[in-house]
Amino acid sequence: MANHLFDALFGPHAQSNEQFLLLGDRPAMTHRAFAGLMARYAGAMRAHGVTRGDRVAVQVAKSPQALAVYGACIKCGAVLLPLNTAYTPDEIAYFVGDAEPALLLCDEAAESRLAPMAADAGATAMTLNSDGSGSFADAAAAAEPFETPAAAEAGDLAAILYTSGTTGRAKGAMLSHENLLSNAQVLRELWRFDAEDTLVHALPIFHTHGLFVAVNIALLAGARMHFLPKFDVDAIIGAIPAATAMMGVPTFYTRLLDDPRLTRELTTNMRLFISGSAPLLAETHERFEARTGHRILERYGMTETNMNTSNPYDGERRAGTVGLPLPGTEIRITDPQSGRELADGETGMIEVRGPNVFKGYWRMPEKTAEEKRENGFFITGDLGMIDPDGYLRIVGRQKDLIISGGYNIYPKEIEATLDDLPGVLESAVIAAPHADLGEGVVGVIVGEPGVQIDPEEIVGLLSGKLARFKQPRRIFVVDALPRNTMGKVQKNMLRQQYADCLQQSR
Ligand code: MCA
Ligand code: AMP
Repeated sequence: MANHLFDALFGPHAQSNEQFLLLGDRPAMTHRAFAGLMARYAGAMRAHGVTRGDRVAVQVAKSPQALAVYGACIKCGAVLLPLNTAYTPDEIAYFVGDAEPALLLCDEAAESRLAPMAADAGATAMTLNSDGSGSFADAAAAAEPFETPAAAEAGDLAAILYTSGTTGRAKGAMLSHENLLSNAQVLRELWRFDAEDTLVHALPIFHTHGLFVAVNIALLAGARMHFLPKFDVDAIIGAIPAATAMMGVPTFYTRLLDDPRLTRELTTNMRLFISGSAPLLAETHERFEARTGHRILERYGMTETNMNTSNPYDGERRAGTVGLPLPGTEIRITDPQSGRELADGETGMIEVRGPNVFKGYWRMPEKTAEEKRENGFFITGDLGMIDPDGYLRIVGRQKDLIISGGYNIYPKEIEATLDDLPGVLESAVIAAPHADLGEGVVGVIVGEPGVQIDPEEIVGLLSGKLARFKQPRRIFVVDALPRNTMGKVQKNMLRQQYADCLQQSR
């Protein structure tokens, strides 16, 4: 019986004694050892009743073991639900309640808070710590390895990734085996990955970028990865001389540029630097080339669509653009109001169609219908235009979204949390330019009549409710929010007013 994604990504290497994960001072993990781990983890999942289509929610630190959980899920025909390690238990409760996983894996330190909510949702909570220990690892050691992958077809779900909404609740984007595999195949070929490659992997593995783009391509190519627990400039500088490629968000590149050790000599073995998840400033592109001789290859994607466009490998990598549609993927620009298709050169909504585009939002058919047209085009919420020679430029976003260090933050969610705090009448959350993170979160608050709001106190009240990366870096208290005649808050005015407030921040 075939398992569409597992057979292509993981199966071919099961017997290989080649190194797969380079782990700094620790011994590298071979493909064979990784395959053994996956088989035992899949055995433990099966022993706990996980079967085809079941969700497995995972909030664990990045490690080879955490990566093996991904492979084990796919092997069981289950659906991976990766969760940002920064999420608070309050935030996790929503995802667990909505996705109703069969199993929740978390760090031991979080178990006492997460286990009750898992039980409420009908899930078993087990632990997997960053060092690979925990009750799940114990169960895996005791379980019969699950050797033959469960059947899974191209259209079966492989993962659900939650992406917060501009309105209301976070939505679970359902990604099929084919969505992931087709995209990885196209990118592997386009970016020329092969078994000679060593990828510097410093991204988190709970998002599309670090998990699917980086890992799936490396697996398809039979390449190695320097599997770093997180972004650390020393570790990256240490890994680069023996590596051939790196994928990162723009903050990776600006931080590397801040380090004098980044030189042409350091990067002579490298053949490719890729950037995505947030806009790469043309200036960063140019400075990086001047310093290293490498032109960063920028690409564009979304959780719902995987990757959509990429600058070319051989042709011109054009700064300030996200390149050309990937083979098999169509991009069109439409009028945001009418949906009418616009000509090249006109600015409008970016829409995407192709085998990379997700199946829909988990248990939200009406949201799916709002954002995915009957003809298959997905309405991205990004605004752009296509140059005469086909390069896509992203010029803005229609969705109210902040991208900070590559993480998406939805102002609506922060505003709702702020508005619920005692003494807060209303709030507006905006992005301000931030030298390190690209954009930083700024909160503007109006207090209830007669109430003195203390910004410090607000910050204290937010912890526990919102992941730290979502919390405003600055909070301003004002008498009233600027509104237009329709009563709508004029965020543009606030953005102008507070444009410089994070300039000194790192
Ligand atoms: C950490 N902090 C942040 C962020 N990261 N605040 C705002 N935005 C962030 N991105 C906060 C922490 O809570 C902490 O706060 C302080 O900053 C330092 O934390 P630390 O962990 O040391 O931060 P860091 O290691 O320096 O992390 C910065 C980072 C990281 C390297 C930029 O955020 C990162 O790896 N970002 C990549 C995200 C990503 O993979 N995005 C892809 C999703 P305090 O000190 O106050 O406690 S988008 C996607 O997948 C689509 C499909 C696509 O196109 O790729
Ligand atoms: P996510 O919802 O985390 O998948 O983030 C997807 C969003 O990130 C897209 O809709 C874009 O707004 C943004 N994005 C991804 N890649 C780029 C890029 N290269 N340039 C500008 N924005 C990007």
